[in-house]
Amino acid sequence: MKTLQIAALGLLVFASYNCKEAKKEAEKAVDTVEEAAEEIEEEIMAKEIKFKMEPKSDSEVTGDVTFTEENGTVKMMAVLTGLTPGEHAIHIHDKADCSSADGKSTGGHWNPTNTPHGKWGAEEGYHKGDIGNFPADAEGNATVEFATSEWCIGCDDATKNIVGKGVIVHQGVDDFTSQPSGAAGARVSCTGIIQ
Ligand SMILES: [Cu+2]
Repeated sequence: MKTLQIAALGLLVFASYNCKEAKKEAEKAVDTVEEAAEEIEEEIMAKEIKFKMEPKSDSEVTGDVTFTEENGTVKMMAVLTGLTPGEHAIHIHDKADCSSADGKSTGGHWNPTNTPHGKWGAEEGYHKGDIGNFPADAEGNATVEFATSEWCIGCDDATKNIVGKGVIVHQGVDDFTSQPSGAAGARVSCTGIIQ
């Protein structure tokens, strides 16, 4: 009888030890999953994509353009060189295709809401790609900063998603009235927004 009791006790100790180990393992697994989820969440919270602008229409306009999405706002920063001093237009055009020498392979303005061309925020309407004009300094350098909650990077909303579109810098100024392009002249720099 005593032997049986000892055996039963031994079994109990063994079982509870195994149980503790299993619990530890389970806790470890939960921690790992939680850490991975946090990392994914951080990535979703702050997306950043960066592209090199290439010269078009025999210009020397190059630079980098960065899009960052955080808390529902997309910020664009373009750092450009090789411009002529003064005002230039910058838009998001419909296609990510910069293959043509004049940049026209990017198509017209990105306009997923089918509204008239105009100044960003205008009551009469504006394209989702109507970023506007910016000044280049006497050396032909410019930094363009823009932020909006009307864009997203790779979301499911086609009226917001900038991925698959193109960035175009123009030689001239957007007059915000000529339809559908603002009559901003030659396309002097281009990049596709490709993730
Ligand atoms: Cu344009």
